[in-house]
Amino acid sequence: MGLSASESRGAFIVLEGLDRSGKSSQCANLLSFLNKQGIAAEAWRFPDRSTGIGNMISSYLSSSADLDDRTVHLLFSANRWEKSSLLETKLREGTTLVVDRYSYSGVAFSAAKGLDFNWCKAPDEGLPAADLVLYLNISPEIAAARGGYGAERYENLNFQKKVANCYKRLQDSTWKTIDATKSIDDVQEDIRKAVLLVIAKCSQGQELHRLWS
Ligand code: DGP
Ligand code: NA
Ligand code: NA
Repeated sequence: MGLSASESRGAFIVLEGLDRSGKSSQCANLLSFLNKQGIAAEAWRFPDRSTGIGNMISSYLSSSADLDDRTVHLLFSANRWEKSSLLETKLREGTTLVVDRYSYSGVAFSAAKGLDFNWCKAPDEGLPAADLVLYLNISPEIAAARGGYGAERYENLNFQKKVANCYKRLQDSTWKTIDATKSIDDVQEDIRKAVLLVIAKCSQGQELHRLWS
C-alpha cells in the first residue's frame, strides 16, 4: 500500500544520464550538501553490485559473463525489486534518497539494444516512482570526449546515442533536465534548487507514486 497523503516522508530523487554525464560526482556533492543542511539523506546507486544478483550484473558489465539481453534486463529489474521494500521504508522514516540510476536507465539501456520499449517497462511496473528525475543532459559526443570511457560494455559512442534517444521517450512531469555541460558547481546549484523544492513537498506529505504513472 502507498503512503497516505498526509504523512511526512523523505524524497526519492533519481539522477539519470549517459555514462560520463557527471552523475556520480553530483550525487556525492548533493549528499554532503543535504547532510550539512541537517536533512536526513542517503546516497544509493543501481545497479547495486553488492547483492547476488548485482554480482551477476557486474560480471556482465565487465564482459566476463555473457547473458541474453532479456535475461540481463530482468536481472537489473530484480536488483531494483530486491531493494524496494528497504527503499520505501527509508522514505517513510523521513530519509531522502539520492539515487544514481534507476528504472529509467533500465528502460533506456535495454531499449537502446532494440528490445521493445513497453516490454522493457513491464518488469518495473509497481516499483516506487521517483519524485524527481534529474536528467543530466549532455550530448553523446561531449560525454565521449570527457576523458574517454572505461572498459564497460555500454561505454561507446554509437550505443550512447541510442540511449539518449530512448531517455527522451521516458520524460514526464517528474523530470527536470539539467544542462550538464555547465561547470560542476553550476550544475550542482541547479540540482540543489530543484531538490530542495521536492524535499519540501514530500515533507508536507506529497504522495509516493508507482511506476509507470
Ligand atoms: P554505472 O554503475 O552507473 O556505471 O552503471 C553501469 C552501466 O549499466 C551503465 O552503462 C548503465 C547501465 N545500466 C544501469 N542500469 C541499467 C539497467 O537497468 N539495464 C541496463 N540494460 N543497463 C543499465
Ligand atoms: Na558506467
Ligand atoms: Na540498474
